[in-house]
Amino acid sequence: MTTTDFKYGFFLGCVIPNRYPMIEASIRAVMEELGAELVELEGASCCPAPGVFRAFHIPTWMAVAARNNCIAEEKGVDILTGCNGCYGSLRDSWTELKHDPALKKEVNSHLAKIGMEFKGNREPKHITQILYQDMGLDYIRDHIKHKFKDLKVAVHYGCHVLKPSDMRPWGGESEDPRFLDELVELTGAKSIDYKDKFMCCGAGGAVRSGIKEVSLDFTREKLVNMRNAGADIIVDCCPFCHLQLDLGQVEVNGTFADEIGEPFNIPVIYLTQLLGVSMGIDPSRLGLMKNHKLSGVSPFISLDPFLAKVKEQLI
Ligand code: 9S8
Ligand code: 9S8
Ligand code: COM
Repeated sequence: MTTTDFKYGFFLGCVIPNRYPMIEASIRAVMEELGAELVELEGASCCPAPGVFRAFHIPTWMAVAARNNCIAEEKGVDILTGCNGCYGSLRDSWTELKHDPALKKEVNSHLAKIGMEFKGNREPKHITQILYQDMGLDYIRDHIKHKFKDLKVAVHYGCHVLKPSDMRPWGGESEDPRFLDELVELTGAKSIDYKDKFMCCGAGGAVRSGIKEVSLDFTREKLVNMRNAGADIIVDCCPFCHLQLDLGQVEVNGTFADEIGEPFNIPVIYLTQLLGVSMGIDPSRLGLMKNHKLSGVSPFISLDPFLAKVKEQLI
């Protein structure tokens, strides 16, 4: 594959632009470094979130997701999404419509009212799928300029990037995946094992908005397991997990103060922020912000311990 083949429609979703624009910055910077072209998908809406909209009304969810896929079809590009939930909606609807002609006909009767037609000829891809399968570890390794000497990472896959496994591109690996660990280890960091690594962060499926304390209890358990394994940082590949592990960490420190002992203080880093610093991209272009005193503004857990390691080990 030549680099000119790396052309994707960038599907932003809601959480990246609204809560973590630094994730968008890091995806754009790393994709540019890797020679990929990102096309804007003007008019794209919420995917719509699988754990919310699909749970209420499947036909509406399906039609809206199909419309988003159509925008990429019209531009002639596969989709890049940096969000597991968006991947879930775009890819599940795409797979179901491709395999069910009657359903496709019905959805297309709705889309015809706005002059669109779903064909299914453009694939929705998660950023890890693009990095690991389209580009591959060797291609990315050629762009790594500096390696960490001592950085222990607890990777968090989240749910929708892996499941349902028959609608994902990982083959048997969906049950015991290594792709995120291997991408992280390109930077010299060590991906550590920890208990219940594939457990949900607690946020998805509308649990965060529905029953906050239950969702935070999941997060508490994950954070305990990560801390017990000696994690310096958390690396994820989903902005909603990112929100739950970052803002949720502050919330866990409050809600479960009596149970957790020392408050948690583990920097949460998105995959392309980690790859980016290792590629020699300026941390400010990757949205790696220094500690700030603003309330209600991400990141909620200070990234300073991570930035100190970048300075000590990479520069
Ligand atoms: S869009 Fe609207 S809410 Fe969200 S970020 Fe991802 S899942 Fe799709
Ligand atoms: S884990 Fe379970 S459902 Fe989900 S992908 Fe992102 S948010 Fe966290
Ligand atoms: C999780 C998305 S990334 S949702 O809450 O399950 O819709």
